[in-house]
Amino acid sequence: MSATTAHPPAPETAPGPPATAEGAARPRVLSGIQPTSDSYHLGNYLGAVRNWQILQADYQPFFFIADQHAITVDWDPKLLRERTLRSVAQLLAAGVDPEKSAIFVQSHVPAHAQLAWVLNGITGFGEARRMTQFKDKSAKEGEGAASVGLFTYPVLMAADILLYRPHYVPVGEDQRQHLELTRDLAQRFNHRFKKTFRVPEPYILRATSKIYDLQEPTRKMSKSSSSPSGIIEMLDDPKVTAKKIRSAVTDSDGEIRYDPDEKPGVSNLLSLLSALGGESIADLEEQYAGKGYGQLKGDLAEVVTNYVTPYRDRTLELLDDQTYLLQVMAEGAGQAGPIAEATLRDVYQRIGFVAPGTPAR
Ligand code: ATP
Ligand code: LTN
Repeated sequence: MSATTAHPPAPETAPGPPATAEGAARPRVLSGIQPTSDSYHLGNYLGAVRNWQILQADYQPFFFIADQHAITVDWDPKLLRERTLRSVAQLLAAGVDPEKSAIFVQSHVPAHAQLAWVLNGITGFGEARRMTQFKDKSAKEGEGAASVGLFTYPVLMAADILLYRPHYVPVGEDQRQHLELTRDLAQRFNHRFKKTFRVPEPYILRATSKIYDLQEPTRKMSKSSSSPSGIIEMLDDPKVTAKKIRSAVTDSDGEIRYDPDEKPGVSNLLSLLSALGGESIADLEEQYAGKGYGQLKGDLAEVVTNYVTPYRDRTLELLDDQTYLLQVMAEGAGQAGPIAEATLRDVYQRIGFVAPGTPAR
């Protein structure tokens, strides 16, 4: 099976087909992903990247690598550089196509940081403090040790989005609160100054919005907090991945049934098999009636292996051609930059910044 065959079900906030007349501009989608690990994990892929690949057919897409978000927690410059390239290679390997999508790096478009500064001025301190991602990530080492960048992370994310006036933002469930803040900031700005921003809708597919850790199936699969055995890395050796799936935590009652509250481990395996294999959960429950967990895990391991093998091969191939990767990023920034700058100019004018001009003699 190729990485592009299985189609997810309709999204929870269904945009439907683009409601535009022939020849009119297609609605925009925009999303970003941080270059904070060597490989995306299956949660990143199913929760975000696969939907990007699918949406690009009918929408006008902007997808970027959020390197500025990646420096809100401790980082290593050499790794950040490598991971940014690996991220672009993985987007391409997942079928995000530079002919259809603008693929760029956040720091290549300075308007992101510039608009974030303006939005900082209309964001309440209490509002930012309520963000659960900040609470979770700063709790690790205590709030005093967290960077100011981590605190204002959601404001930069709002700037990323609002600059392009997208209709939809495809992300996983964990980003919903950040999108709510983005919508609030857009409405606040529009109300206080002049209608400038589109208020974007989240695009979150319920079936894949939260993939769980294989070892702790009540927690989301996460690059910063999952143990190596709980996370399926898309670029891992498929044999390692198959072994992790076979060791996934389940329960002792032996029944293959989708029940996330009572049977989180088995339910996560069923969700994965359904998302990658294309069969509904109800059909899978029927097929596996009376069968054991070993069979379910073996079948899932095979489906995942078939899925990740071409993805991995293609990523490694692309990483050997850095000139091409740099070219994709440059073309993407060339498409995104003028749109972002035009929005920023409107914003500066509306908030009262004097436009730089040639002084009259
Ligand atoms: P971290 O653990 O550092 O927060 P992460 O693993 O959550 O990282 P991100 O770079 O923050 O990864 O997320 C990239 C995209 O993947 C986002 O759209 C996010 O919502 C989605 N995503 C991340 N984890 C999952 C998951 N377990 N299930 C579904 N989607 C996910
Ligand atoms: N915070 C997001 C990454 C991100 C993003 C964005 C997603 C940064 N800017 C703009 C959508 C739109 C995350 O995945 N953790």
